[in-house]
Amino acid sequence: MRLILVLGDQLSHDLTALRAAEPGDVVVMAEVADEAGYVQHHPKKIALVFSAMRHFAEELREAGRDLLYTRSDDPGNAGSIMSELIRRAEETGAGEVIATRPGEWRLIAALEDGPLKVTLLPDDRFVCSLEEFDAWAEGRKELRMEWFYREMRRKTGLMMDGDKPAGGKWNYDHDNRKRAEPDMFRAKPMQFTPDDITQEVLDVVEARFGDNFGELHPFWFGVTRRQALRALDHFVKYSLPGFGDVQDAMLRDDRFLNHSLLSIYLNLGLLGPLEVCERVEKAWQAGGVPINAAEGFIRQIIGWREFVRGVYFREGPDYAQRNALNHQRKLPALYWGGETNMACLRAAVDQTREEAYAHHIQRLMVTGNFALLAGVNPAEVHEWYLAVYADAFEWVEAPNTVGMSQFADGGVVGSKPYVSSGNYINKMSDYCVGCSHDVKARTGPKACPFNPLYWHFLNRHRDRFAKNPRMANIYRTWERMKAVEQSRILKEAEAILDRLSTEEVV
Ligand code: FAD
Ligand code: DLZ
Ligand code: SF4
Repeated sequence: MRLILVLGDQLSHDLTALRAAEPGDVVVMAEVADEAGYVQHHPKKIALVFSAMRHFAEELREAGRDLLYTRSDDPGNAGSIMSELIRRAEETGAGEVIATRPGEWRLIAALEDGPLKVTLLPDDRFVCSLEEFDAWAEGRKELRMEWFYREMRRKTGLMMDGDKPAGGKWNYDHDNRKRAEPDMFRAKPMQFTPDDITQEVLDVVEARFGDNFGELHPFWFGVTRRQALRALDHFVKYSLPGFGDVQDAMLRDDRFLNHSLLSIYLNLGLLGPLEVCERVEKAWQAGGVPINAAEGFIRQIIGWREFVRGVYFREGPDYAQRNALNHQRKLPALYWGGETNMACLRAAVDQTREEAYAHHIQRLMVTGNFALLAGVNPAEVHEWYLAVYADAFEWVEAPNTVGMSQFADGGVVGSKPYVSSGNYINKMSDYCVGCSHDVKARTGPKACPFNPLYWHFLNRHRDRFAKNPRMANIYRTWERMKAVEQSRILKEAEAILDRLSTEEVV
């Protein structure tokens, strides 16, 4: 007999390891200290993973599987995935482990280098296999999501008229950059009341991980496939129609806008990417969902989500440690809830602490943008994102953080860094209205810190970026400034960086 390993983000009944199981094989699942502790995960994330694991284990048992489940507080808990497998192999006499390839190099190495015979099967819960991605990437001078995305549209047939994109355009992104107005009737994401299993998990998490950054209560994430399907229905019905228009917008008093929060369920394996996209396509075909909403949503899933996974595995185990811009600053304390006068950062961090969620533009253009402008060590930024978001698993988090957000991969994920002054945040949000900084001021005691830091970043990385045709205009603006203005901006940026170094409030 063999052990069939199911990890915390492999909660899919059609998982390759489960498909490979034969009569007599035993499924192993384990809540272990190593997985809960490789970063200081947000308590909501730990509760989500543990509760979803326990519910999934129930479903497996009901389906008649033999299953050995280790709870985090079981006295015999060996503390790591490998030591649990060894313990279970000794107990059962199993001679081999079958596993679906984990979504993290660290765990792949642990399984491959351990003392047990482990067979790793491909994870086929994606639209694009890793081999297919490599074949697409091979020989290209640069990898760009847009070209990959078109291949995935052709492959899946999603929103296609024969071999042409529905509506005549592949990408409706330019329609998706509107500001949002507060709207008390905007639907909220689907929320669920914790059942007894979740309640028990919440007690354990409170006791063991209650000191980690983040609020455990209220906990309303879904933890089963049935709930995830309800959340999908709810999103399609109420939020999808307006998804496109306000996709990039941020509002102080509306943390979710029209976002789906489906990454949580997709990344645990409770939903599959194709079923989600097909549901969205159907709603668009039925009318009532504009093309920019449906296309924008589908692009995030069969485009970005698949693309970043391909990059993570193609680039290799060192990916998360890259630091192309040689940024060395410590992550400022404000990311862990320390004081700040910057209203946008305070809103994004408060929301992250309370919800274990922030939407894409908050992650990219507020917290990510500031860390990049301030020259924070990307490994620390990566650890933060991996810890604080409920949907964070390395295969998807690292390319978004290290690549897209921090440009630490030197341009594999994106062709230019995502940096902006305060102007972008002011255009896309209502944060600046309540801020003690002045978004319009480039210098002076009240100047928005994004403004001088933006020019400081461009100036210090001129050798790398000035030749980038997509950044030429911005360098021309810098060069047109009077030398005295340039030096004032750089001096003020240095003062802000000094304040960050000495842990003064900015
Ligand atoms: P929606 O706005 O409703 O989007 C729909 C779906 O598209 C998401 O559920 C998600 O599955 C997918 N998607 C959208 N953008 C991306 C993207 N860039 N990469 C991969 N999938 C995408 N996403 C994660 O799933 N896990 C992470 O750990 C993660 N870390 C990030 C870190 C940084 C610095 C940045 C800039 C982005 C990160 N993202 C991550 C991508 C994106 O921010 C989240 O997928 C999104 O905010 C999830 O919320 P949602 O489900 O409401 O998304
Ligand atoms: C994130 C996480 C946590 C917090 N705990 C567990 C756990 O106890 N057992 C487990 O099997 N998986 C856990 N996970 C998910 C893994 O750490 C890891 O991130 C993914 O399997 C990699 O794709
Ligand atoms: Fe953020 Fe600057 Fe706006 Fe304040 S003024 S909210 S710091 S962008």
